[in-house]
Amino acid sequence: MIWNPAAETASRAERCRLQLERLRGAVAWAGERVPFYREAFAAADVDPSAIKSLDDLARPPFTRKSHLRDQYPWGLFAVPREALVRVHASSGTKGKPTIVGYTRGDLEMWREVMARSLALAGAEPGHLIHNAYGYGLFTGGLGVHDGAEHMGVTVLPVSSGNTLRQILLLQDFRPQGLACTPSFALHIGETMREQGLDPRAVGVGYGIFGAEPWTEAMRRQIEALWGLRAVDCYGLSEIIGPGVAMECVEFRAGLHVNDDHFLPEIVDPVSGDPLPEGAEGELVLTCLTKEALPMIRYRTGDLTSLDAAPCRCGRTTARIARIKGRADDMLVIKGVNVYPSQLEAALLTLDELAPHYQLVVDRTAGFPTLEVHVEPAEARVVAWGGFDAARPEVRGLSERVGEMLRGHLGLNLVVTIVPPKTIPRSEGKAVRVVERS
Ligand code: DLL
Repeated sequence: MIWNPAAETASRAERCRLQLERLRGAVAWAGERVPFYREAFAAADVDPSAIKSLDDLARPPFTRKSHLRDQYPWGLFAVPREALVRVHASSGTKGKPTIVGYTRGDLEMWREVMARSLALAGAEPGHLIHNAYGYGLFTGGLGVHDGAEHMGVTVLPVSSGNTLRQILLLQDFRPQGLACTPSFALHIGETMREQGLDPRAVGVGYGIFGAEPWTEAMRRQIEALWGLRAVDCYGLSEIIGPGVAMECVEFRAGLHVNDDHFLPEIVDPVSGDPLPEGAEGELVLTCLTKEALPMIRYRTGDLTSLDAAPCRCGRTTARIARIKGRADDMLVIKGVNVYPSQLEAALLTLDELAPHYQLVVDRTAGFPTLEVHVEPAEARVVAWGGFDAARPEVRGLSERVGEMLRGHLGLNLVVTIVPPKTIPRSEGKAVRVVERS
């Protein structure tokens, strides 16, 4: 079902007209209310009347995460703190969290775009959704929750963590939908298997998976484990939370951006120059309707491309490709650039390996070296009669994986096959890269 056909199937001309009108309003609102924007627009000689077409979106300067940090906590807000009805924070691990906030109107908009996203995944009023995204400062739990309630879905607010309780509830409630990070879906499913339970028997129909980068190979693993359709869900706190973009369960040919509220652009991550449709670059988003925390040309750091063609599902919203990684997650190992997701995609082509890996980047020698830690597939360990790193089979496997990665990615690296269940399992966002310095 399409939750809001008027918005999601509007013609290109109608959509552009609405976007332009809203863009002018958003620039005016930010410039009037937020000193940071007033000064930035003045310096770049931008005023709302200068926005005559959507191409003029390239005129205002970028907003970056560092601006949010510099203005911590309330500096970028367009309304007094008393007008906020909710605060969340980004899950960034470095330094102070990034604070975001919502007026009552913002929460209404969020519910609406989230309900659209759930419908994209296959949710319908009357369904039950098991929501194992974290509740709290993270936007995942409450974002999905509000959208589900708004749609008339029964939502089970389990939050993240406590895998055994998740399993119990999944078995007892047999939800149509499961919402959590892809790495947590994998962990819950594997824990069930270890207990002699079959995750497929729960009968979950669709998974609303996001908040971290993942690959098609990981999608196949999760789908085989659970027997569900896994749908990619993208969002970020600075823009709203989940609900920014979502694949349709029917075609899964890119994530539909709710572009009547969040206007996407793709720019060159280094120069910041706008890139043409279809080119890969950094996603930049402008909030068209947000009251509390306007965001004009926010540099997401996420790498993707844009497709404005209508989808076969009937929606005409622009689509972004699966996120390849973050511009700042790129590893440069002896002159070769690689994203963790490229390593994941290559690793998961081998059925001798389990989908559990960690990339250890060691900078102690001055130049970075890369060690890939990966667990062997369960069936391998059983065939070996247990795990022993000294066995020739284990050494042989690590050599094969090393050769494959060097061949695929041209990377110089060391592969270590680690004992089963030694890579930390994720109950939220998985940590794929560990830095040693
Ligand atoms: O992760 C919001 C969210 C919650 C999205 C639940 C989807 C589901 P933050 O904690 O602010 O917000 O982190 C945002 O996570 O800039 C991306 O780098 C990454 N990310 C989010 N969704 C995806 C995805 C939430 N589907 C940051 N694929 C973003 C790849 C994703 N990366």
